[in-house]
Amino acid sequence: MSTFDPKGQTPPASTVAVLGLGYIGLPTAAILATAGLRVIGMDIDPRVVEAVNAGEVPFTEPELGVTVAGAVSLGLLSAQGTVPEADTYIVAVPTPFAEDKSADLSYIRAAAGQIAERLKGGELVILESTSPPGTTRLMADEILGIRPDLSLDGTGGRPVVRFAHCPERVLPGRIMAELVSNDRIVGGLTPEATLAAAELYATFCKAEIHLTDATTAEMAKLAENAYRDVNIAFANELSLISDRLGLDVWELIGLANKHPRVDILRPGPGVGGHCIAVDPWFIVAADPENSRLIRSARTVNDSKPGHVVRQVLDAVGEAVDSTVAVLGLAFKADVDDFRESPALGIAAELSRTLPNARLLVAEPYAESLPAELAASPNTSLVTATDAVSRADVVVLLVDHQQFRAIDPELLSGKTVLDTRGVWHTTDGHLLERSE
Ligand code: SAJ
Repeated sequence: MSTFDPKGQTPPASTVAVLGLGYIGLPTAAILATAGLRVIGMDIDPRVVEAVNAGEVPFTEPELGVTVAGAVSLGLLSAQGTVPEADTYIVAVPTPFAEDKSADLSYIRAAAGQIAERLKGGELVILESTSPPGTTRLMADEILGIRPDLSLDGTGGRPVVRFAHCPERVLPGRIMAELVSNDRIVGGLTPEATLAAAELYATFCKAEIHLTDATTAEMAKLAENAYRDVNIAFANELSLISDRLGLDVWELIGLANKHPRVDILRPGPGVGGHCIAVDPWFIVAADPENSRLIRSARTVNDSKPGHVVRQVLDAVGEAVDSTVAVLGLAFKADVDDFRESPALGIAAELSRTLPNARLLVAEPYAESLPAELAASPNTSLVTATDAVSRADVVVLLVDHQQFRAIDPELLSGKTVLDTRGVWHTTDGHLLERSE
């Protein structure tokens, strides 16, 4: 491993095509355009293309709107529905998992096919999507299979195409700041590809850029998210044990964290989002025999929503016509992303298992109930204050700022299930927040 030294390097004067204008592709496209490169975004969703060309962002992410609007108005960023010709291609498409937890690489294969048609030789193709080990090689094989007139290393006098993996590592809600301030890992299929990719990221990344090979870069990204998953699973396991033993997990963790070398994360209703709940499975698929801890952590975290549902059913007890306030549907605090959200799963399960109860859902980031709840006659979307004041049982699933600000007086006399420890104080031990 070495670190890229930007001194003496000339910034690439190139056109960059970004395939996939989602949570990662659009911020990356916008920041490259702000660095002065000509960027053309490509997305299969015409609404996304239209929004970007109007200088707008189709989802909520702090500071992204102003960056996109600025780049579009300067003529440096545009979007279209087809892959353009470019010097550099960045693939930022989804890598969901299939039913059997193996990675679904169909979006990457489709992107590879479209890029292959545009290549002339000399281009750089970067995979940013989080992927199982070996995917950058697979993408290159796919492209060079379609274009046997091109090569990885110039053999047979064929023009070279460089391939690299540069995993995104930004935290939703802080993407624009972390794109600049987080270290980056860049791994090429060849040393030349590694350097070319590092030069591109150095146009906006002010932290260190670490150089490695493509498979190590792929695995490093997966290891980061699996590390976080295992640590959250530890906190979630403690919460299950505490419930069984009748202990207060927030007090327990707060006290354990007073040790100088202990920093336990926060339990919650489960782990959601498209990253931490998905990526560890790619490691398990790559080596099922040795990934026992990683698999086990996934199982613990996946069991948490069911535990919360059982807690709510216990709280409702015989009073099956209760009014239950469900605070939050997003996968985590202060984002409008409901993908793989344990909160949404819990709300949907409650609406099915408590058909005679009234479910009052509060979610400041939803304009209407998501499809999973929209057809439930017993469920409605209301304000947080309305939900809390009318409810017998209050279930907090997401620690949105708005819920933190709820006056604790409003909760008195109600059964409260605070899965995120937002309103928690025990004997003066206020749990310090570990992020
Ligand atoms: N969560 C807890 N307890 C905690 C921390 C998180 O229950 O103490 C839950 C959250 O509520 C959420 C889930 O875990 O449901 C994941 O949230 P997160 O904030 O840990 O992570 P993401 O999914 O928003 O972003 C992660 C980040 N990875 C790491 O921190 C190692 C981010 O840097 C990655 O870029 C991102 O995954 C990604 O795209 O891979």
